[in-house]
Amino acid sequence: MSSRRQFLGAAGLAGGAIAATAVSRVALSALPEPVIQTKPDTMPPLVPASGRPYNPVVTLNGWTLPWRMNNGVKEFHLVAEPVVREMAPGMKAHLWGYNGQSPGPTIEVVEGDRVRIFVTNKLPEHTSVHWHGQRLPNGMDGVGGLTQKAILPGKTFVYEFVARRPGTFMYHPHADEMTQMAMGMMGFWVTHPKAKHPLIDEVDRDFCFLLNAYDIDPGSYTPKIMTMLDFNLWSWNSRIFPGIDSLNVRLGDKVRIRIGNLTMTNHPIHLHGHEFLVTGTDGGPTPAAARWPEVTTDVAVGQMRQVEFVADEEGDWAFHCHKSHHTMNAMGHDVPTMIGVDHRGLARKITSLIPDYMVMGERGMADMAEMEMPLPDNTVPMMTGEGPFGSVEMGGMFSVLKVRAGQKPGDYSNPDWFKHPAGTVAYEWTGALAEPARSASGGAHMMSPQNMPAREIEVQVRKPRTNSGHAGH
Ligand SMILES: [Cu+2]
Repeated sequence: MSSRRQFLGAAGLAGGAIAATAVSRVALSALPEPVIQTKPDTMPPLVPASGRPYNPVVTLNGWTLPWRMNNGVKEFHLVAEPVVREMAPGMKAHLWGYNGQSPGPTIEVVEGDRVRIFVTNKLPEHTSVHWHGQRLPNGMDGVGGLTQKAILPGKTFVYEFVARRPGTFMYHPHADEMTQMAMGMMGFWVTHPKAKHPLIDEVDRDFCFLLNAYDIDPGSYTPKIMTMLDFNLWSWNSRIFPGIDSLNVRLGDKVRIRIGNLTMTNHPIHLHGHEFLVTGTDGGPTPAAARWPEVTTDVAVGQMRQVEFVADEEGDWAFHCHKSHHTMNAMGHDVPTMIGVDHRGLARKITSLIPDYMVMGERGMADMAEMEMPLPDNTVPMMTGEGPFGSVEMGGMFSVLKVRAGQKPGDYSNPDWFKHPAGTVAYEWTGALAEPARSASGGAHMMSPQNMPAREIEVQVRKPRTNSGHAGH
């Protein structure tokens, strides 16, 4: 087992250690050695060392699985196994995933590639892998019981098909799905077009991630798999803000973001400062005449969306799910509303019994973001993330698109906070405040009582009867 960083280093030095030429005939008849990644960082794009060239994607807080060429077949090795995933600094989850991580690595191939995927099951129960959205022989579709026998613990199965259709796909088990997806078994798949495609533009940056959700009680490590809707951690690639990396791009870059949803609800994904087009789904590229500008696109359960825009506005632009409960972390969901409640008297009485008692929320919940209250082990505050102007008061499905003139082509490193040009930041008014002039008008619309004097109302009631219908007034 080698880390991907070592692997990439070796590949760079040898100029393609994963190419078929570097693997002996004996080795080629064996399984490809699985590559394991345990770091939760966004790894640099994996530039293909063999096969047709393409512009690789960047998986947010993830990585792409290296392959080897074996007689013209791209061979991958996925290992389904329990993993420890850092969801944000200070919080680790005991999940199931592939090759050391949840989600598993992104698989990138080119339209027309013959692909062979070895799947080794190191889980305590059987599994299978379904290749969501792919055209393939029915027996390769990965539905346990329906199209294949389940992969028992300790066994390895082989899937083989031609990646016939370019686009945005994902993979996940089709065996004890409720458990295995709630535990984090999923991964991204991108099939690049083999040539210029009329509906698939070349882009400068191509990001991808999966929407997923967990129910992990503060202080514990393992998701509650029976939860149907009331999850407390809303994540992108099993990371929660402030643990989600920013999307760092160069001013003027054409950017594509691919998103897949394997949660139990829909997520309206919203980008600030730019309009985008939905250019494709897991069903393929969207016809040009069916694209219109949006700033939010809803990604329903089991759907994928790819959005594209030119990053032509410098700054730190929020990028998030627009369901406000999905930009909060654990502990924020089942708290009673206290706005306007003056419970100073009550608090005094309770404090005499419980000295650490705190009053929360009577001025809104923003105090929570800055509160330094002791948290149980292994959780993160419900909303947090320090920005240059204070707490961002966000959690969960939130990140930042950083657009910079100075970002070098191909450089994905995280720049400092945006330096706003003078006079372009919202500022405090320090002049005199005039008394607001409140309108004394009662309004003139239909429903205002002045316009509807009660005594002038006359109603004709018509009762449903078989013969004549008039029943007075
Ligand atoms: Cu959401």
